[in-house]
Parts: sequence; structure tokens; C-alpha cells
Amino acid sequence: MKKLKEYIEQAGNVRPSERQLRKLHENPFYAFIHFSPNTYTGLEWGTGKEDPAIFNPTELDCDQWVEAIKSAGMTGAVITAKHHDGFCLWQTKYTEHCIRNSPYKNGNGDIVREFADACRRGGIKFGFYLSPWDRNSKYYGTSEYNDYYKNQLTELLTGYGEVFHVWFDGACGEGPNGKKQVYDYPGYIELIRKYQPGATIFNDHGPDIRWCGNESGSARYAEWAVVPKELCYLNDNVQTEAGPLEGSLDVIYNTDTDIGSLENILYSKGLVFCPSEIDMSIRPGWFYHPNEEPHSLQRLFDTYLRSVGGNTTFNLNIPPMPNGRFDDRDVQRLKELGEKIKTEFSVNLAEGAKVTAKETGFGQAAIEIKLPEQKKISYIVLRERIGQGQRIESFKIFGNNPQRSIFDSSTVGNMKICKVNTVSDTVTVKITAARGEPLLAPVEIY
Ligand code: FUL
Repeated sequence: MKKLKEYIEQAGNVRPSERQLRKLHENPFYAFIHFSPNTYTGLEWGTGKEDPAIFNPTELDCDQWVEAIKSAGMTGAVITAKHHDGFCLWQTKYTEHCIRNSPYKNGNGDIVREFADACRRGGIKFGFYLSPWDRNSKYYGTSEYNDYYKNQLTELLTGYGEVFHVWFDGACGEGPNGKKQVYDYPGYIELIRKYQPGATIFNDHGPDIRWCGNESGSARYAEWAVVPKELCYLNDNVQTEAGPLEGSLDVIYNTDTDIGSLENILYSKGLVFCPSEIDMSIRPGWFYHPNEEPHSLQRLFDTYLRSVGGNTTFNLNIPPMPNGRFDDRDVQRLKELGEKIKTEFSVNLAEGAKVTAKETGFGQAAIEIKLPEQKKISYIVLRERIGQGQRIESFKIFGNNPQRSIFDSSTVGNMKICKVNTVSDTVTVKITAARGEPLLAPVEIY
């Protein structure tokens, strides 16, 4: 029993790195931009055989992208410098399958540069996605490919100023020679740390941000940032000893219903801090298809509540059109989303309210917030002091009726937005289980 309690406390003390904490606190909501020959062929996965001559954005306007991104409240953006088709949007030295051989600016353009400059002008962060899967490169499937990839990574890491997020996925299909590649992830990570130590790295298995496991925008009921190292094995900062139960966690996937719950971590060989990212496109496809419509405002807003408000980050894709601009319908939707987020969270009713806190037992506590009068309440926002670890296992929220909770759930983490529909002058948050002392920032009520 003692071992169990000690281990649970250790789990509650697993902490983020500086760069992870900064990401969660300052840039949890950012944009993805999918732009490549696919924009001109209508494909989602290019073959790698596309003629660079088809790539010709005649009205490219990265400032338009940045303004639209900002209007939604996003603070950074990640561009597909290279997608699976292998076509490079910058002037790389390492392949001719790039913008140099396109008609864009007579082959003298560099869209990564135009985009990075626009981000800086507009005051948002710049990031990129360099697909490891490359259906064009002749090196793919051989050890030379890892050098090729690292050379390109170095160009992007050293030529475009500060990078906040480097995105690479686990997609690994055949290259032009029918061979698959063994990716040298540790080698890629080493380069990113060397040239851009502040950048968070996204991959299915960490190190800094992991894939949430779906592209439909849903976080888990229990979305832990503290997870078994068996899943996020690219994160080498293992912060606990092995769990007290004998057994093995060899089979754990991003797509599992439960990842960081006690059932798993008690069998783990050790825990790391690695929150998840929800990536979703504003439209059904990642690339632009003229016949598709943006998702409804309600769907996007709900996804925001469940991602940023569900202890994950949110990477929302907006695909430019063949002419190089965002579609007006997407621009409009982003603006509506930004306005909705602003209005829904404009007046914090808990400001100046009387707050009483009680500790009620190991890992349990209650906080009562008394408002001066009855108010209609739509959201209650909880935040753990995540810099010290993620601890809350379960909680309930009560309004005026102490017999009936208005919201009950599992994890809190960086931020939990609890959507409620009540009229009350009291809000009581009861932490019913936690991995050690629960540490909540002031509760917000809207
Ligand atoms: C996946 C890719 O296969 C899709 O094309 C898209 O880029 C998505 C964001 O990541 O791994």
C-alpha cells in the first residue's frame, strides 16, 4: 500500500519542461497550413511525381493568412514546408523538386520565407512541418535519406529565425523505389534542440507534444499530460521509477481510450510529461478542395472548448486556395470563432467574489465561490498549476443544490472548461481524488 501511495505522489509531481510550459500557457491555439502541389491536383497525398510547373499561386498573400489566423485568437502557425509528395516550398539546396522549378516568381520565390516574415510582422509565432515520408526523394528507404532529411531540417532551423513548433508525423509509406524508411528520430530531435532549443517538437511519440489519436477534434474524458514512457519514448526525461504493479505496457497506442490513467501508469516502467495536440482541419480535407465548406462555427467552438479547454493544444488547419489566398468563407469563420471565444469569456463573475477553500483529505479539497447575487452561469474554468504537475483525478461542481452536481469529470490539467447551464449564487468545486495535494489557480466563472 505504501508503495502505491508513494508512486501516485511521484506521478503527481511529474513536471513539464520550460518549453512545454510556455506552449501550454502562452500558445495553446495555433494554425496549420497545408499548401503543396496537392492544392492544384485535388489530392490529399501527392504521388511525388507532380510536375513543379503546376505550383503557381498568382496572388499569394501570407499577410492575409496571418490576419485571419490572428482574428481567431491563434498565436502561431505551422506550414507544410514539405508534405508527403516531397515538394519543398523553400529554396532547398538538396533537391530540384522544389519551388525553384515552379513558375512562382520565376523560380525565385521562397514561401517559407514569405510566411515566416509575415508571421513576424503580424506578431505571431512561426513553425513548420517537414514530412519524413517523402514519395519523391531518390534516397528514401536508404540510410542516406536520414542525412537528406537532416540537411533540410537544418536549412529550415537556421534560415528563418525563431521557430516555436516543429511538426513531424509518423507516416511512413513507400518511397519511389518501393522501400520504406527507418527514421532517425533521435538524430532529428538532436538537431532541433541544437538550433532551436525553445521549439516544441510534435510527434506521435513525443518528445514534447504527442498526437491525441484522432483528427476529429476530441480530447479524452481523462486527458493526462503525464503518460507512460512506453508511449512517448522519444521523451528522455523519465521522472519516476517503474510503477508498483508487475506486468507490461508493451501495447499502448495514441488511439487508446485511456493513456495516463492509474490502470496504465501503475504498470509503466516510468512516466514522462507529454501533453497532446488536437489537429483538425477547418474543412474536411487538409488541402484545399473548392467543393468543400468550412465546418460550422458551433463545431469549431466546441472543438476549442474540448481541446484548449480539455488539457490539449489545438492546431487548426486552414488550407490556402490555388491562388495562394485563404478562401473568404474560411476567413469569415475564423473571425466568428475569435469573436465567439472573446464574448463567451468576457466577464469573469468570480472576480472579487468571496472564496473559501477547505482541504478534506488526501488528494481531496473543496472550494466555494460566493457571488454577490444569482447569475446565469455557462462556463466554469479550472486550471491546475501544471508547472508543479498534473494531479486531479476527478472532480464535481455544485451550484445552489449541494445534493446534485452540475458537472462532474476526471482530469483538469492546464485548463478545463466546464460547460454548464445553471443559475446560481454559489459555485462549489469538489476535488474528489488527486495524486497528492491539488493545486488550482483561481477558478473563473462566465
Ligand atoms: C497526417 C498526414 O498523412 C496528412 O496528410 C496530414 O498532413 C495530417 C496533418 O498528418 O499524418
